[in-house]
Amino acid sequence: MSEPQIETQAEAAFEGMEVSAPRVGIVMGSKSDMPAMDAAAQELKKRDIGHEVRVMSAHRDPEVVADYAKNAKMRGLRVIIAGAGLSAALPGVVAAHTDLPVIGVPLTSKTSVAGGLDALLSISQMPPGVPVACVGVDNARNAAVLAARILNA
Ligand code: RP5
Repeated sequence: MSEPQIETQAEAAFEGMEVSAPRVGIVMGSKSDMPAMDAAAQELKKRDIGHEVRVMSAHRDPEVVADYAKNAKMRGLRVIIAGAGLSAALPGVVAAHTDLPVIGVPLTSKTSVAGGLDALLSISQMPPGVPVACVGVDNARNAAVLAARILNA
């Protein structure tokens, strides 16, 4: 049996069930991103939207990121918020492995160029067909507000 069939069966089995699985995944490239990305978690908490938080780097843990993104939909996630600084590949790599909506948060870090312009361009300049929604630099709260609108929550 091919993998897409298994995924379809799993989705059908869970449809309509009351599950407390998180609907939003918040991922970030480094622990150092946590203070900025916490604003997204706080906003989702305030709105009572189930979420999970993970640290994983597109460059340092590429297999972990690919596995997370590939399994996200089957696990019940509906939106992924991905924050990263510097070359900020994480949101784009996540979007390459899932068709869930991905919201990228460009972050500043100690060695940012031009106040986070490096991450802003890395996240927003995705190739046609692989979209990442991009909020403002360090504006993780807006990513959560957008996630809530996508979820109609
Ligand atoms: C990026 O590099 C991370 O998202 C972070 O913003 C930046 C610096 O990471 P650390 O050196 O603090 O781990 O990949």
